[in-house]
Amino acid sequence: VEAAATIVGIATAPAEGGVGVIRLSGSLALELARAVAPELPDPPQPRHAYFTRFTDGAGAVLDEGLVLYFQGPRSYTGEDVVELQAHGSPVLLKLMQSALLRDGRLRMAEPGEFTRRAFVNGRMDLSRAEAVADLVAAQSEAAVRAAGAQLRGALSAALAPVREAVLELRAEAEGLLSFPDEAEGAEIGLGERVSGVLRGARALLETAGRGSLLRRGARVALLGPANAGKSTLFNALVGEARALVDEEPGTTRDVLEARLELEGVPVTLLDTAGLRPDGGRLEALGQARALDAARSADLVLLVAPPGAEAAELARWRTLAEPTPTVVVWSKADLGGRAGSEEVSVSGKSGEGVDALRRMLRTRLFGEGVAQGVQVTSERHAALLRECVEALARAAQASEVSTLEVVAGELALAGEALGRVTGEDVQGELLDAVFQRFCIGK
Ligand SMILES: Nc1nc2c(ncn2[C@@H]2O[C@H](COP(=O)(O)OP(=O)(O)O)[C@@H](O)[C@H]2O)c(=O)[nH]1
Ligand SMILES: [Mg+2]
Repeated sequence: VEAAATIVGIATAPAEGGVGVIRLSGSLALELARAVAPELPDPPQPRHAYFTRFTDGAGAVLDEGLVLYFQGPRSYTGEDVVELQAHGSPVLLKLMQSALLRDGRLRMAEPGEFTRRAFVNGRMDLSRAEAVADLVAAQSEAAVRAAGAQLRGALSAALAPVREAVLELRAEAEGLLSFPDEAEGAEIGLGERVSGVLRGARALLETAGRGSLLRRGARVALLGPANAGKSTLFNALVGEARALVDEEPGTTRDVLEARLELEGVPVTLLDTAGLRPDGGRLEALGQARALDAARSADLVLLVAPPGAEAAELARWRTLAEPTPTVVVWSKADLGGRAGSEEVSVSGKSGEGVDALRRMLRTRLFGEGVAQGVQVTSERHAALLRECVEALARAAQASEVSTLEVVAGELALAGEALGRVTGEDVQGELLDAVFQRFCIGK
């Protein structure tokens, strides 16, 4: 195979900062880096920090900083890697990068190309490489923790026993096919074991729904009649007076959004226009938006003022469909009570707001949020679903139809799992995975 080109990228964000890092990877990394770091010793000691001057390639000094050389394969990408750590000026870094690129043997890295090379060179499996992108994009503490766990290989480790069992069962099914004389009655035990593996795979898949909420953040909409106290509650949950509050009904028209973290998990809260029949043209437009927001949310809090009737609650619940709802009785300071599965709060006095936060968190993310393995990526969830479906068909087939079908389904299940860690993947899929990255990663 032809050796991969040597690539360069600015690894730090394009903003002012204490330090800015340019990274080169490939067999010519060291030689090409000398264009801007001419005083670097030859050869440098790997993994040693050299303090040196950075130039513009034509001899003028631009900055000084550290150079680190990682000799392949003991580097992030598995190739020779050089890191130039200058001061964090985007203009300076661009200048240095252009100076480096004057040598035609070097080219700009594509998004995610460093990590892609790490995967291709066997430095990490695909699910870990994806965790790097997740970590960089994480918007909340829980997302960081979940990506961190995946980066350490938690997902691959959880999948490994399932995959092994699937491969073993498949081998056995194929064996029975090849030697039918010994197959007498053996399918019966096989079916039970397939069901066992299926349960394990299902349990993993069950974390996927919550996992994806964790990554993108859950959307929670407040819905209810005008003057129920939605905007007041919105402000109380957000912790600042974001939404206008007034005793005049119809104050809120546009949908207001605020991001908050509930004990480390991300939530986007939506305040909406109150529902009432005679609000005029603008309010009607606002109410249409309210319903759109509610229907596309992960959870709707039905904010019910004291005295709201069961029939009204049922009507709002229908309006929010298919989104699940929780009834929140508002203005608790004026009295009132909540039934089971309901909450009673006062946005004004703060009563019940903490309990509501806890309820939201548990309702959306379960008890042990970032603990245990979370399947956070849609790609992983889809593959795991494929695996579960194939196993379910295999389990069923082992009762009613032939061993060929069982073996075929087990093969499909195993392939789906293999694609999570990247054992069985095509170039196109890799393109899709690594396009999510930024340049320099
Ligand atoms: N006593 C009491 N009044 C409240 C409470 N929440 C809101 N209000 C009052 O109810 C009116 C409507 O509040 P607002 O938050 O704008 O309701 P929205 O129309 O549902 O957004 C305002 O006069 C608020 O001061 C509460 O928890 N207790
Ligand atoms: Mg309002």
